[in-house]
Amino acid sequence: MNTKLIDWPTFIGALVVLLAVTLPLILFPEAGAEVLNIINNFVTGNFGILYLALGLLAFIFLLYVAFSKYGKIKLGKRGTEKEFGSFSWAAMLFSAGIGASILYWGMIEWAYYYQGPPFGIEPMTKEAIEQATTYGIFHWGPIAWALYTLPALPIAYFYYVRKKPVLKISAATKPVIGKLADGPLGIIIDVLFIFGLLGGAGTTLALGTPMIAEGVRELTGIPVTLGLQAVIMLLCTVIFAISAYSGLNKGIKVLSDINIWLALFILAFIFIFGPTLFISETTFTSLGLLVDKFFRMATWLEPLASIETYPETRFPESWTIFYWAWWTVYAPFVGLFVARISYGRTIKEMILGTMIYGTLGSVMFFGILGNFGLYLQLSGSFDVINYMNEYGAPATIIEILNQLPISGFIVLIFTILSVIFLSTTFDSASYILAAVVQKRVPGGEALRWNRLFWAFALLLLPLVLMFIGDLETLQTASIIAGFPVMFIMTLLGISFIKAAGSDIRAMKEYRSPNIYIDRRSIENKKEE
Ligand code: NM2
Repeated sequence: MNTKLIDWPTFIGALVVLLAVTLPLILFPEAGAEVLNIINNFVTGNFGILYLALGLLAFIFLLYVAFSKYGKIKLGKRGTEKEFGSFSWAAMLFSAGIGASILYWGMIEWAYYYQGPPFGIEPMTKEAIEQATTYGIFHWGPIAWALYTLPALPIAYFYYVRKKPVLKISAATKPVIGKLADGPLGIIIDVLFIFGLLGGAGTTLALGTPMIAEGVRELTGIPVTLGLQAVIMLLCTVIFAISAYSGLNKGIKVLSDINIWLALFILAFIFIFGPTLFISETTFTSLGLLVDKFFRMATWLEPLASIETYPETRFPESWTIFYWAWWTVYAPFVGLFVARISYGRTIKEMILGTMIYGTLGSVMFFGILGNFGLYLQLSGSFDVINYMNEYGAPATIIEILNQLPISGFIVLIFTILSVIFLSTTFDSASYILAAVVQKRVPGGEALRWNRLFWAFALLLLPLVLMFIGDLETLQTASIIAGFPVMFIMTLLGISFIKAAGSDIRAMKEYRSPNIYIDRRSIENKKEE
């Protein structure tokens, strides 16, 4: 076992934080859950505004960067071709950034909004339906994808323009914090990033597993118990451990391809054999609502709730704040990935690509899966809401699928898809985590034992959460872990502007008419 390459302070720091959170939860589950809820209420109650502001600012900032001089910067040399065509680029982006959660929430999120709409709207009314069909797309839409793209900016810039590949998030903040990035502050940044990703992944795995377990129950008759769920979690971990072990080109790529084709199959099947017209019209209409209410949704914090007589919905805390935190904890990780696949694109193409393709992908899932369920509810053919309140969301998701023709086969494909969707997210996550705790990554691949280690470390928090938690506790993991990552995100945005800005100024001094920047040429000219 080669241990020389390991960056021990970061490795141990991350492990200590992970154990410091999970061990007390294992030993004192009830008190632990209560403490988590108290922290959650404190953070969302007092700092919710920060999460929402970060989302909105990231969105505006990225649009500004895309259409400014920075947007013209090419990631690569003059004349380089794009490494990946738009379809595979978008497919990889989606497979890495989105896990099984889109199957879960795409199917069922509307049912929560329908029963607990925002803006003081009466539950289960026509107005509530409008919110129900739009809010899911909003929470997986342009702001969410902007959060994902923000860290990709400095990382891609260092990779392909300055040609100094960044493996650690701390290194990408160097233009702002300077040498501190190489010292304890750098370690803290990396550890917080790792902790954030472990928290976000905890939410993902703890949500996805019960859904897979319900699929297995439907297919085999084995009743859903915590034991079954633990076995499923372990099996999924073994799959993504194998895939992470075999590396980027084999395991991860093969799974991503299968992932996209199976997902497209399920979506096409439901679209064609479900209520095609209703799905099309409702999705189209909700796009209009999204544009219409965009800023209202992006800023709604329910301020009157602090006044006692005003009935509180906790909608912002339960949804928008939670979502922005969840996207934030994944963002540096997805940023590393997006940067790597964007060789040959301009910054503008990278930004608009993630925001547009990402949002379109989400619209497809939410539009087709969600509106299918909504149709069953409204047409009276299956009372989704009642079923959900009685048997819970995971069982309802499978029961919605059961309303389709050849449903046994569809449930089978859906369950396999969920496992692969989880795996594609988790194997890239363990891959990146392993790289972050190494000093160097020869050949671009972290050590194998290290990759395996993180694959299993990712399992710890969700296992614990699942045993102690309800939905709120699961969401809490992302919200709390996302808090420090918000500040790292801000650093990353400023880093990009500082680095690119100073390079562009240097280019201008040498009267280069091109925005295309090759750092080496600047340095060579200086030496001449
Ligand atoms: N996000 C996209 O669980 C997953 O699907 C991974 C979830 C942040 C809501 C990411």
